[in-house]
Amino acid sequence: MRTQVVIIGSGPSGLLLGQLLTNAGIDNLILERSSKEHVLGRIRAGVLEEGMCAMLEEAGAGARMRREGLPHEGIDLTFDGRQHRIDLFNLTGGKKVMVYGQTEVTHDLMDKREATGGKTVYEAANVSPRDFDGGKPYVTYEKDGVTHRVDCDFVAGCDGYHGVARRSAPEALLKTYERVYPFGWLGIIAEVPPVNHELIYANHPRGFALCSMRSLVRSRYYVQVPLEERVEDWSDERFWDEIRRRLPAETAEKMTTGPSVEKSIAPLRSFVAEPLRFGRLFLVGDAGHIVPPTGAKGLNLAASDVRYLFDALLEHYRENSQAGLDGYSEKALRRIWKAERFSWWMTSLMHRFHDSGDFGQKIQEAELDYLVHSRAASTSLAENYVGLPY
Ligand code: RFL
Ligand code: PHB
Repeated sequence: MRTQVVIIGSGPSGLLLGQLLTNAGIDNLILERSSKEHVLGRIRAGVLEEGMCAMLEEAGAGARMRREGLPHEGIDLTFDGRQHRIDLFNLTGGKKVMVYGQTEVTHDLMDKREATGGKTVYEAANVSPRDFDGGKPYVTYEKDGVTHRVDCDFVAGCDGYHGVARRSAPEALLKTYERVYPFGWLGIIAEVPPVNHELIYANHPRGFALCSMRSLVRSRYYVQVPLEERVEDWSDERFWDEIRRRLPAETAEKMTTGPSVEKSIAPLRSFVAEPLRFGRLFLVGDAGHIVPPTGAKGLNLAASDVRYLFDALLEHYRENSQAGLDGYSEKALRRIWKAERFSWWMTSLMHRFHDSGDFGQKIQEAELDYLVHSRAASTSLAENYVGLPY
């Protein structure tokens, strides 16, 4: 079989790229290792930048997000027993973020793909991009015990951090940068109203906590835990007790608790692979980079990668030009590194680092104090949080 672009991975990056290509009349095939149900069962990001919302609309998959998503004009930081609001809207000249779950984004994009006749092979095993350093790449995969070959012009590696695309790149050409944090986030979802109408990022001596949401009746909460912690040791009751202790008393009192419908621990990592292009193979989204979730940037970075790659592919097919493809890696990495910096900084600011000593602790407190009392510092947080321009 032959197609123009093979996309490995049916997460948000693969689906968004696929839809923009389909809408532009560029033939593409998505090869996904897992089942559709498994992909839709993952609970991840919750905050979309305006740029990503615009791309969902451009893809024709933004209607439900506009109807059901919750636009937020600010976030709250708590420390030292007090709550401080960062007014994103006023500090950025009118920008907001949209609270709308990644699961819903994925759902909407899958529905759109089905409605427009896009092809996806789920449960494709041993997907393997080949000969992408020459002019005639192809991808092989197995399905129900049969090996298939798809010839193509380009391969987009949208297969996440554990995918095959980055691992297929020649080792000698790939440089990686990494920081692994000595803690993770224990997260739950519960069918209870959120404690606050905006997100709360809490720095507390017992560790970081985040109060987020998926809707007005569905809350998403996280607490910083040591990496060795096991989810089985966290009853719902223990979780609720812990998160309430990390919030100012009057906020904790307002919190509605209830049974969790999901509970898991995610490790925190910063990671960048360079470059993001190897001949006719391109890395997109988590396949090329990971940020710790404190800045809510992972999914949004996947969207900006898709923007650059889609524009480059369109330029190639419409104008027979290589310029966009040649510039993809450098252009994407410039935005990626800024989001890496912001995510690392938010993580350093809001978490407790047990090895930073008393000096490190005092510096963190001074930085928080400066941040909420300086318009310049608050503006810097706000402009990064709503998303830097594409
Ligand atoms: P994904 O979502 O990992 O999708 C990759 C897809 O590729 C498939 N795959 C393969 N398919 C074929 N062959 C193979 N060999 C394959 N290997 C893998 C996988 O099954 C999967 O379907 O990557 P993508 O599309 O690049 O999307 C990235 C985002 O998922 C990620 O950046 C965000 O979830 C990060 N993130 C957040 N980002 C935000 O922008 N805002 C947030 O508020 C936010 N919160 C979060 C987050 C990530 C979290 N975790 C669990 C890591 C909160 C958490 C807790
Ligand atoms: C989430 O709702 O899952 C979420 C929100 C903000 C973050 C990270 C995760 O910074």
